[in-house]
Amino acid sequence: MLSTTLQEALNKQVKHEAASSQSYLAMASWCDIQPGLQGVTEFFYQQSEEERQHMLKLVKYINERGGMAIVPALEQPIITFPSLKKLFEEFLKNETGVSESINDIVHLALQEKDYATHNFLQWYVAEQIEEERLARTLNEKLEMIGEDRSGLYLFDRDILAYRTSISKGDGGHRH
Ligand code: OFO
Repeated sequence: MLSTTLQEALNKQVKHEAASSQSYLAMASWCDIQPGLQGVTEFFYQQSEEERQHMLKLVKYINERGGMAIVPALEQPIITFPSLKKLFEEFLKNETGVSESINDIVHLALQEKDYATHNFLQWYVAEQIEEERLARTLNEKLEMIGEDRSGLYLFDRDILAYRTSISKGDGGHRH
């Protein structure tokens, strides 16, 4: 059985994941109406879907452990961006925030000696390492590209492949 404190913390995380899903959906939708960003558009549609899965996993876990998952109300995310660079900075900022919040719950689970929840959260810990690395790599690439349009063309063309290579753990930019 989950403690009330842990249940609240996990429900807060449900909201965080749901809000991430909405943010990435808004990013996908904004990219969708910019010229030539089909790759980035698809990347964020997929990213949004992934965050929904992260949320769902938490909802099911809370219920499974005798708690009650709360499907949250959400604020509207940012829907327009001054540039693609700013959009990717937001992406990294959001992922860093998610990692911090996961770490806080891991800490709480240990304090409460809830080893089942601690174990459950390890999946999220690993996921966040990957997501942060991906977001950081993409930001670094955009920084290098600057205003170079052919660089941007390649970035958009290859972005889905970067994700695959980074999740395989090769850093995505070293091969
Ligand atoms: Fe679920 O927050 Fe990123 O991956």
